Amino acid sequence: MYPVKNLDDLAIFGGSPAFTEQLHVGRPNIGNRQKFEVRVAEILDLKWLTNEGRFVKEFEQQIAKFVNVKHCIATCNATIALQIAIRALGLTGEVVLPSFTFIATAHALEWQGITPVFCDIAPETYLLDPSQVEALLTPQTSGIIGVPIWGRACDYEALGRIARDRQLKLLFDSAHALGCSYQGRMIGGFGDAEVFSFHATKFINSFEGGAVVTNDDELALKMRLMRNFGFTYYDQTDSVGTNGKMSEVSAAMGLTNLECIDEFISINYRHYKQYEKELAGLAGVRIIPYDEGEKCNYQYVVLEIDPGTIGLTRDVLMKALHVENVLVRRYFYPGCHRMEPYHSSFPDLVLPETERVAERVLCLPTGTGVTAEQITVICKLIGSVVQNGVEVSRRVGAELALASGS
Ligand code: T4K
Repeated sequence: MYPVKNLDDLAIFGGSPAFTEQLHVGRPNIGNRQKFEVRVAEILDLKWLTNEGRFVKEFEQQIAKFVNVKHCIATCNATIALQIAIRALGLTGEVVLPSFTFIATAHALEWQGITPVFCDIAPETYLLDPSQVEALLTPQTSGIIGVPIWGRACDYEALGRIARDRQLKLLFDSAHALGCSYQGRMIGGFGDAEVFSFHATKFINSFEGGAVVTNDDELALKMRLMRNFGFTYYDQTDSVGTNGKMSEVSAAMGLTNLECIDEFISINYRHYKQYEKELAGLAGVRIIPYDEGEKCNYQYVVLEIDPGTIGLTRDVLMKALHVENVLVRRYFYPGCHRMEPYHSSFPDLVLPETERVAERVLCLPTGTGVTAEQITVICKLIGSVVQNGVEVSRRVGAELALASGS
């Protein structure tokens, strides 16, 4: 059936959806169930469910070893890990970060009463642009947060130089970047600290979960205490803390999934190459490339479209795919600076590159939740819509006008 011969065969024009079940971005990878169940049985037998249990300790050791850092502090999610790191680093006043990130990066600052100062991304990398960071620094700036979006490495040298010269703290929200490297060095060891996410939608999940990693002994101790209400001993706290602990069952899931990390990455890589190959030659469309000379988890396959070339917006393409049951996601539209509460705080802020990219990208289904055959159908669907971009746009526009009575 695909590519469609007649546009009426597309679900957006009344045809049957290509898939009867929904295909998601972020379907969880699940490792060996039996091994997970053995671990859960042990947790139940031990009656040790949380608070520095053996599985959390083992998970922390494995992550620290994997990314080659001294300390890993596992948490209940990455948002809390960011809040703990931000507080432990003593960030105050203003912190510069990219607007093109998941909202949690900005919220973690705002939660601590710090003003997020949104910087544009570089046109070549779609990552925090170091050449624009300096202009945003003020006497109130206490730090910079870089975000290796989709697992693509930041400009660690340039950001490190700025942080050193201006005596600023440097934190990385590396929620997407476990298993990725920069110049052969694993992401996790850059800046003062880095944060990973093990949310269900990440390629290694612990149901919910996160971690801060660092080589700084003092900072690690501070964050470890903060994670557990600040307790230094029974009935004794020396400073403020929160409850950021990872549970044992989460750590058991994390450990089980870590055992399959190579398998998950190779599936992700195969899917990425398949999308790249099957969409090659389609004018106005590309898969955002990864540096294959580096380690990468390939957990996000990101389509970028050029609306000018194909005569169709990303949002019409997204709608066309959604009704086919392909639930592509526009991570990270519209950019944090255009979301509340930030938009009201900075109503006139324009970040041209962030806004341009946020209007053009779509994350496609990948991971263990999707098969090669399904990817072929998705690519053919994309081809059918994109090759008929002008006509699809015209018909969608006409139907919308009809529906609104104009
Ligand atoms: N920094 C960055 C750069 C991040 O991207 C994130 C999180 C964070 C920090 C914070 O990390 P955590 O505090 O979450 O550890 C999702 C995730 O919730 C979020 O973790 C992730 N980034 C973000 C990029 O994506 P949503 O709201 O788009 O997720 P949701 O619930 O719509 O899930 C996506 C799809 O996955 C669903 O359509 C269905 C599928 N799914 C999801 C879950 C939870 C499943 O099939 N099974 C599941 O259990 O934010």
